[in-house]
Amino acid sequence: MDSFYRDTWTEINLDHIAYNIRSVKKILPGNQHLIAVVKANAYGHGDAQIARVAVEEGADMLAVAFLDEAMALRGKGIMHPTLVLGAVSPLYIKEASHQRIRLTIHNVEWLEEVVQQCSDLQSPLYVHLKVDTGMGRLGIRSLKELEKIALLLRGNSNIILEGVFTHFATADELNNRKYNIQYESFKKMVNHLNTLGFCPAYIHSANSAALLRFPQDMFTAVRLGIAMYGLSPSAEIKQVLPFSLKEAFSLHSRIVHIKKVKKGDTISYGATYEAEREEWIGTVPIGYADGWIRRMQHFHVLVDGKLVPIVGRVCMDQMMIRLPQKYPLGEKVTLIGRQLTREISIDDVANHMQTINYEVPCLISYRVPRLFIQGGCVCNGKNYLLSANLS
Ligand code: PMH
Repeated sequence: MDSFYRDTWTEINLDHIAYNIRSVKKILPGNQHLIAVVKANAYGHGDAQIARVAVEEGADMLAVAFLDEAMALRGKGIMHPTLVLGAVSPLYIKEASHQRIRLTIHNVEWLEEVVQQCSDLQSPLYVHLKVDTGMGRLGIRSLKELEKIALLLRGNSNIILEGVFTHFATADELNNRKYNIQYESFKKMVNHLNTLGFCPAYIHSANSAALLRFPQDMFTAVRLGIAMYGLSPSAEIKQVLPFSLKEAFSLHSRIVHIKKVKKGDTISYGATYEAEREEWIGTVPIGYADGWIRRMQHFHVLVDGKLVPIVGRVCMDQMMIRLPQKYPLGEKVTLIGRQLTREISIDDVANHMQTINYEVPCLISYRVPRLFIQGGCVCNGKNYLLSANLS
C-alpha cells in the first residue's frame, strides 16, 4: 500500500529484522542454509519487504504455506527460490515448476499423481520431502513409505529431490523428551534416504525454537520464522534465549474525536462502560475488522507516554479510550510499541488476548497499512508525512 487515507498504521522496523537474522546466523554452528519463513504475509509484517531484507541478509530460500503466497511473491518481483511448506494440488505443478517454486511431497499418493502429470513439464520440479516424526500434520511416517518415494523419484528425472524436512511439535517447551524422539527419528529417516542413494542439499528440521536452543542439532538448513520478527517462540523459553531479539512490529493510531462525558454516561455497544465522574473520552479509529478484537476491551494503549484504558466494547472500526486530560485531535495513540519510557509488547497483547504472540501481527488485517522503516526513514507510504508522521 503506497498511499493511505486513515489514521491507523503499523510500522515495521526492517533494521530489527536484519539484526535478528544476523544474530541467528552467528549462533549457527556451520554454514547452514537459511530458509526465511514468510508465510501469512510474513506473519503479518509484509511478505515482499521482509523477503527482500531476508535475501539481503543471506537467506538462501524463502518458505510459505500456500502456492498462492509463493506466486504473490513472484508477482512482486521476488524471484528467490521459494518452498511451499503446505499441500499443493498436483493440478498446479506446471505453474510451480515454471516459477521455480519448490513443492512439498507430503504423502506417497501426492507424488504418484505428480509423476503421472510431470512428463510434459518444461522445467524440472524441485521438491522437498516432508517426514512426520511426531507433529501429526503432514508427511510420511514410515521407512516403507520412504522406499516407495525413492522408487518413484528414481524413475522420474524431471522431479528433483532438493530437500527433506520435518517439523517439531514441542521445541519451544523446556521439557525436551518429545523433541529428542522426533530428532532421532528424523535422523534415522535421513540415513535411510542416504542408503537409498539420495543426498538432498537441504536437510532441515529446525524452527526458531530448535535453532535457538539446540544449534548443535542442525542439519544442512534451518527454517527461521518467529525469531526473525523479534518474538520469542514461547514464554517458557524467553529466559533462555542466547541473545535478545528486537521486535519489528508496532501499531499506532490517532485520536479522531474527543469529548467530556458526565458521570453516568455510557460508552459503546451494550453500554458496558459507565463514567464514574466527568471524564475525557477519545475515539480511536481501529476495531475488530482490523484485527484489534473485542477481547481488547479492558486492555490499555499509550497516549503521551502514559497507559490509558480502553473503555466500552471494541466496535468494528473504532474504540474509545479514557484520557487523563484533554488532548488535541490527532494525538498519537500507540497500541503496540513504545512511547517515551513505556512499552506495550506483542507478548502483552497476546497475554490479554489469551493467545500466542504469533497470532497478534497475523490478526492485524489488510485494512491497516504497513509502513516500512529502514535507517530511521520510511521507505514507502507517499502521504506518510501527512497522515502518520513519527512524532
Ligand atoms: N516450518 C514450518 C513447517 C512451520 O509450519 C513453521 C511455523 C516454521 C517452520 C517456522 O516456525 P517458527 O515461526 O516457530 O520459527 N508454523 C506455524 C504454524 O503452522 N502455526 O504457528 C507457527
